Amino acid sequence: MEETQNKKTIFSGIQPSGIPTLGNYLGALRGWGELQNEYNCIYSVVDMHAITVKQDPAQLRRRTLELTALLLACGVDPEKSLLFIQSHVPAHAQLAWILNCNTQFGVLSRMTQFKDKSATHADNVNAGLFTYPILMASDILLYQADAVPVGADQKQHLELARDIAQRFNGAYGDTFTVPEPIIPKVGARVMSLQEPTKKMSKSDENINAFISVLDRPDDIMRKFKRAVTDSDAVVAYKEGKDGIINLMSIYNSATGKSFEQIEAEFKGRGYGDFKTAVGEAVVEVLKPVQAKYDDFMKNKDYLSSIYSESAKKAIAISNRTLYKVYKKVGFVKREF
Ligand code: ATP
Ligand code: LTN
Repeated sequence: MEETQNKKTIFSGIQPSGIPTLGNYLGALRGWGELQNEYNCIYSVVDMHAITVKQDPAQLRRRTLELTALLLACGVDPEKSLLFIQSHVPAHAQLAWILNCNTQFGVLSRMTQFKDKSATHADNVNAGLFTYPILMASDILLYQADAVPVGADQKQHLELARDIAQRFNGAYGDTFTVPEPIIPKVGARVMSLQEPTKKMSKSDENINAFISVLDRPDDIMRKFKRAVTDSDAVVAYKEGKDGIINLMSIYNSATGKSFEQIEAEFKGRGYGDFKTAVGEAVVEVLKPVQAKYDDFMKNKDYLSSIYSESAKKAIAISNRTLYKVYKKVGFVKREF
């Protein structure tokens, strides 16, 4: 990473809990490449977050590597940014412990992701699922990040990270930069194709509910054709038309056409034509990502050199903040 003094720092993470969806791509990943010229960017595949729900170990290992390759395919440039695996950098867990001891139980119990995930994974409501947002705050605060690009679903966690930083600074003196969210105007919350009031999620059991960024064109077209809409057959941005609004938002993100332009383009035409157009636009958006992904996956040594070199740099940066925190809370300096 060519760190320059006057550039601000960005941190963001993504869980290796499955192949990213079109929602992850439009809400977050597409922006990761675009931000690299303006900011010092630090990106992480957050495997420690992923184990807050049950994971098959072999599958987690494979998905972590696949996701790293996919992020490169989405435009993360290792010449400009760091891209590392969270568990390779010990300070994340170390800072998380200290922040655990400085965050109140009541605050964590208000997190909507915890409420949702403890309902969908009722057989495994573990302590890590509850303290997940503290690990996320540690990720961000260790790098003194000025801004964090995320989808709208992570806004509450980011507010908590800001709150943790401010309280810590208040109690112990200036320690952390308070991060700002960067949430895209369109695509920030792509909804499920089957239940358009629910967000599109890569861990959905119904594969027709999401588009994976690695789905082949035939599957993409089929999933859009089956997308749930309504019975009035007019392509219009109107309250209650959640399915159509979702498809219009996706088409807007994929083509740059405004909602007025989309309404005009499909005036007097049925949903069938519209769904085909959305599918084709998404196929085009994902084509270059898929082509590059195949190349990166063929080159495992290159992949490992990127995440290893990035982790070494991340260890150096994160330890600076960690030791500052150790000192502030009263830990004796290690002399060896
Ligand atoms: P899971 O389904 O396993 O909980 P997820 O897809 O919700 O995973 P992450 O992999 O951690 O969550 O998300 C990575 C990024 O994608 C985050 O910035 C998140 O805000 C964004 N994101 C997730 N879902 C959507 C969505 N439906 N629309 C837009 N952005 C999204
Ligand atoms: N919780 C995030 C993933 C994540 C993250 C982060 C995002 C973990 N650590 C730090 C931004 C910054 C999610 O999207 N589910």
